[in-house]
Amino acid sequence: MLLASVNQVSAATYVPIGDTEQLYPFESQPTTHSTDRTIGSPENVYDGNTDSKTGKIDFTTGVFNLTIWERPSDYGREDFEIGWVDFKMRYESKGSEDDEYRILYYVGNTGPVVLKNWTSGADPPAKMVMGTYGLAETWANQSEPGDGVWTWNEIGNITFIFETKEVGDKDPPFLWYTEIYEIWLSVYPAGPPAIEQEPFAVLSAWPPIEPITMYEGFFVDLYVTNITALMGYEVHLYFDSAVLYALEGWTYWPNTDLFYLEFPGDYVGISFSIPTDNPLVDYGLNGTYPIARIYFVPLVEDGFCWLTYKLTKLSAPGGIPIPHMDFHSFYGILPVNTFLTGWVPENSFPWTDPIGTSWEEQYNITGRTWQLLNWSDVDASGDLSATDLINMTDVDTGSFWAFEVQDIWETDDPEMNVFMILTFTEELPPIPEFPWGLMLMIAIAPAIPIVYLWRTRRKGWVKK
Ligand SMILES: [Ca+2]
Ligand SMILES: [Ca+2]
Ligand SMILES: [Ca+2]
Repeated sequence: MLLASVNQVSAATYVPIGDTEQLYPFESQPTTHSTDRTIGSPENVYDGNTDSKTGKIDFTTGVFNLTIWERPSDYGREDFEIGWVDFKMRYESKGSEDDEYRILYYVGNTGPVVLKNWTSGADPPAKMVMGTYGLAETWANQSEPGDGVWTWNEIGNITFIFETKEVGDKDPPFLWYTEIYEIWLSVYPAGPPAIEQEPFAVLSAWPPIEPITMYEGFFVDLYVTNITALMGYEVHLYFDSAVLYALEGWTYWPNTDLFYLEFPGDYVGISFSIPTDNPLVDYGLNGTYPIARIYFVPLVEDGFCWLTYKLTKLSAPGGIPIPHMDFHSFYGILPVNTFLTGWVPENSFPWTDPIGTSWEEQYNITGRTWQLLNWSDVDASGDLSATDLINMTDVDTGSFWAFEVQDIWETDDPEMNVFMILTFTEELPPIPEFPWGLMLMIAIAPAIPIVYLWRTRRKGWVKK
């Protein structure tokens, strides 16, 4: 796909940084600065505008300090318990001949925590390019250097420092300089979803977003968790176009090379990779961090819709696919009778014979496991599809529920590739302590050996 249908012309986010209504993440900005040297328009790094920037910061030895950071109660909101803090900085640098810069922070007098060590030269990492779609560099899940646990007082007492140092003669300031557009924190009650079993890596849209006033913009950040050597990504995030309108997409450094960014109506297609002139293109980036941000506006009051991945390709250097699990998300209040489950794969999905398949719930109760025990092919399609009725048992409690399939789809990733959205219709009598009706008995007959084995095995485990 070579055509990038981009409806993004400005280099400022739809809503200024820190100005969305959403509770999570809270985006904290510094409110003041100090410096022992000359820096033009320093307040532009905390004006919320990702297009406004400082003057050209040359390599005069000195510091640029950003202090007194915001907290939710400054906006009449709750100062929630902090579980996760990402530092973000949108900046571009020409690099240097041999002069150096570094990026670090203190909390009160504790520190420093060095985010980017002294760097110099005309290539990355000293040279930094964000381009049209690069939102920021992220230093994800930064620890509080005192006791490792953040409080809002400590957030407030951060000193974030951009420090420059002349080496030998000062490098010519008209050739070598840095411009800083915006500095902020994304603060969450908890980090993005992680899994304990292989493939370990998770792609999520984190966190789910509570209802926002109609036409007020909000964003979701797409996170990778426990990823190894990510060099590029291609993602299609689907939503209900009657509930939301997708406005614009951003990518996080270092994936700043545009492959495509498209808004066809019911999904956002976004694909970026590390530029070939960045040495990271040969190694990729490890860890847990955001890769993209998408801004939406709600088209209705109190709407609900799923945010589901239907195509996700994460690539290591050389284009090697990275196995991962897709963890979906939603906007609005999750209805209590709605569920999203993912098939626990063994080989290829038995579309025409799904009885006996195991499923893991993502919503409402993350990690709850189900086994599909009965299937009625309502639309007579011959395979498991929307409008079909299924019965599933909760593997841990044995409760037995009837569902209608609202949506079922396959993603391209072979590691976890079939997902269903279900609505609860009724709770059925427990199995198999009570005799079943004759018709149900006939319908479920192919499943009986599976049920039997499962119960036997479970009881065996309990006894031992
Ligand atoms: Ca700015
Ligand atoms: Ca020099
Ligand atoms: Ca069907």
